[in-house]
Parts: sequence; C-alpha cells; structure tokens
Amino acid sequence: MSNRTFTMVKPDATSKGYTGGILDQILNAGFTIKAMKWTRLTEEQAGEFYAVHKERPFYPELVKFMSSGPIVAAILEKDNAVADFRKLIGATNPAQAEEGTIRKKYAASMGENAVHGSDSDENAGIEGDFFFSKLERF
Ligand code: FUP
Repeated sequence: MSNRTFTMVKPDATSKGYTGGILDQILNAGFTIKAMKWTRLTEEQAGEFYAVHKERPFYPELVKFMSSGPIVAAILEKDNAVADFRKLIGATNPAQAEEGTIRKKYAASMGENAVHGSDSDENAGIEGDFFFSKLERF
C-alpha cells in the first residue's frame, strides 16, 4: 500500500546549506514528492503546528527556533511512508540516532534536529493540510 507522510527541513538545516543533501537522501530512499514549498513560519504558526507540545518545558524554545528561519515543507509518498521515513531520519536526539540516518548526519541537538517526520498517518494528514491546499498537491 502506498501512503504519505509529511516532513520539514528545519531552520538549522536550511541555514547551514543542508537542504540539498537532505532532499537527495530522501529521494534516494524511494520517497516521491507530492507537494513542496520553501517558506517561513511565524511564531504563531509554529505554535499552532506544535500545539500538542504546548505544556512541555521545551515548547517556547521550539516555537522560537521553528520560526527563526526558512524551512522546506513537503508531502512525501512511499509504501509504509510514516514508519519508513521515521527510520530514515533517526531518533529525535541525534546522539541516539543510528549511523547513516539524516539526523545523525545533519542534526546538531535534540532541539535543532534538522528534520521533522510525522509520527502517524493521522498526523501526516493533519500536518500536510496545515501547509498545502488541494491545488498544491501533484
Ligand atoms: P519527533 O517526532 O522526533 O520530531 O519528536 P517530538 O514530536 O517528540 O518532538 C518535536 C520536536 O520538539 C523535536 F523535533 C524537537 C523538540 N524537542 C525538544 O526540543 N526537546 C525534547 O525533549 C523533545 C522534543
């Protein structure tokens, strides 16, 4: 079964010039692009995207960081997309990420961890809808 996930190349990675390398690794792993944009979140938009973490101690820092510079947002398609993409990016904390994963290669810390990947099919749908209209998906 072919399905979809949602990703962002985060501000730490875009500012360090890692966008191309990260997208290359994603495409080489067999994901296809259904939607993509270069954009920047306001603090309010970042707060809304991460609202599920509102009560967590790291939330203010997360919102500040995610609105600190441009990101690449994308909807990706592949069989088993959500799980396979989580495997490709590696653990949230890059110190625990497996060798060869995107976070192992490109992430600086738990907070500035280079990429986002949806954690469920349901959230992939919600997150994709946050960034893309029907007219922006091909
Ligand atoms: P992930 O699904 O791997 O992106 O991780 P989470 O949904 O648990 O967390 C979302 C983002 O919050 C992470 F990408 C980074 C940030 N975070 C922290 O800064 N500190 C933490 O202890 C946990 C998460």
